[in-house]
Amino acid sequence: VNKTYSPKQVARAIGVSESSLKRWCDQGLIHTVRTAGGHRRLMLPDVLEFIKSQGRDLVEPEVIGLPALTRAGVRTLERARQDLINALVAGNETASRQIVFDLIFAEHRLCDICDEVIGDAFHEVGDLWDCGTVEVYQERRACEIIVRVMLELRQFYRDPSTRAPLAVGAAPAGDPYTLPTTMAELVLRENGWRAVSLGSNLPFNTLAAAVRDQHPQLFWLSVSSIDNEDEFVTGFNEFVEQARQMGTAVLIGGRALTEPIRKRLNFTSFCDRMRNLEEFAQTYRRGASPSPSELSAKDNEN
Ligand code: B12
Repeated sequence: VNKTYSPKQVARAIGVSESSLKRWCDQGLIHTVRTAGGHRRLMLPDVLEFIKSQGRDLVEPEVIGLPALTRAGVRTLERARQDLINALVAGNETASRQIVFDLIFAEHRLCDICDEVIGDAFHEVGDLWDCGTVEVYQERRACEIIVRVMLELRQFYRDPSTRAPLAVGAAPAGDPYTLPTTMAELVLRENGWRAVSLGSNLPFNTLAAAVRDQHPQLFWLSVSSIDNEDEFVTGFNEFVEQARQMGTAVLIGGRALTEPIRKRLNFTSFCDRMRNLEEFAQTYRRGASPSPSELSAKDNEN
């Protein structure tokens, strides 16, 4: 459930008087809920929508639980990626959070932040590790930091209604990578889905149980690492068969899914970037899914 804030807190956060803020609430400019006692309360996604639509700034974001802004000016995605690499390697969680939140406030799409800033920063961290410049602990710490930051980003999006389409996803057995499935969850949530990531390293039989129990409209599988290709292909195709019987579409993505492997898999759709997932999330409706070729803009280059 989204946390709520008082008009006084929100007024301070955006640097206006409490009376102005209450007036805007009453004029319906900002969505407001009332407590049992009749007090106005505001939810963060509504506050953010108001700020965007009215072109306001956050003066003291800390008051509503957001990180202090860096005042670094508007960052380009390119600049942010470089800053994020430095912050992550240094283990600077505060700076990492600020960089990501600044981009959200600058109204960059979450999917682009995932693809072009966070994802690409980790590709670079991997290269630095590969050439011995970065220690394993620094790489691991960077993952821990970014997962925490991504979980914090959840507060920006309204809790999806129980009528919103349900999507469940995971990474398969032998795949320890947590970032991509966490990203997929967030991107789907931003696009109004009830998305739940089950985590990584999960065998197909338990994924099938999740589909049976939850009846999601969509299941995403993020595949970054495959132990045994033949076993993976067999397990996956059996899983898809079971999912289809439940009316669940299966979408796949991840850098391990090279074209030769994809040819052996009976998936519904393939997306190679979070940007494609967003397009899918916006167009897909039960019975009217776009064809895989519309989504796989290009092969994964990692
Ligand atoms: C962190 C990390 C780890 C961590 C992960 C921890 C965690 N909690 O996730 C751990 C410690 C597990 C790990 C282990 C290993 N790693 Co590692 N790791 C990385 C690193 C630095 C980052 C991975 C990551 O999260 N990237 C960020 C994600 C978001 O990027 P992405 O996977 O490309 O995803 C994007 C797209 O593919 C797409 N996408 C992905 N999934 C999905 C799903 C859907 C539905 C959609 C729509 C899109 C989508 O969207 C994403 C955003 O654009 C990478 C470097 C790299 N190039 O990524 C190395 C890297 C992948 N690892 C590597 C290696 C060698 C290993 C080990 C073998 C090391 C070892 N000796 O033990 C093991 C192997 C483990 C295994 N079973 O595979 C090599 C792989 C080399 C190769 N060619 O195979 C890399 C490339 C590092 C390097 N430069 O050498 N690693």
